[in-house]
Amino acid sequence: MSVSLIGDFNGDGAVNTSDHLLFVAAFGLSEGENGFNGEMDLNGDGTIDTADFLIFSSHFPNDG
Ligand SMILES: [Ca+2]
Ligand SMILES: [Ca+2]
Repeated sequence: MSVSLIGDFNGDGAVNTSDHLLFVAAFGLSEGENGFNGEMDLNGDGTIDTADFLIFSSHFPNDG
């Protein structure tokens, strides 16, 4: 198996609009809150926010 793509939150092998929608749904959540997904906390600071979105953007779109 290849390493999972950064930003491929639904694991379908591409970073696209589907992943963006998942990210938007979780945006603003912090660790421990309902719906928080550690995969989306791309910089690992415990909150899904603009800093993570900038990282996501740099990998979007990516067809794998
Ligand atoms: Ca995907
Ligand atoms: Ca973060």
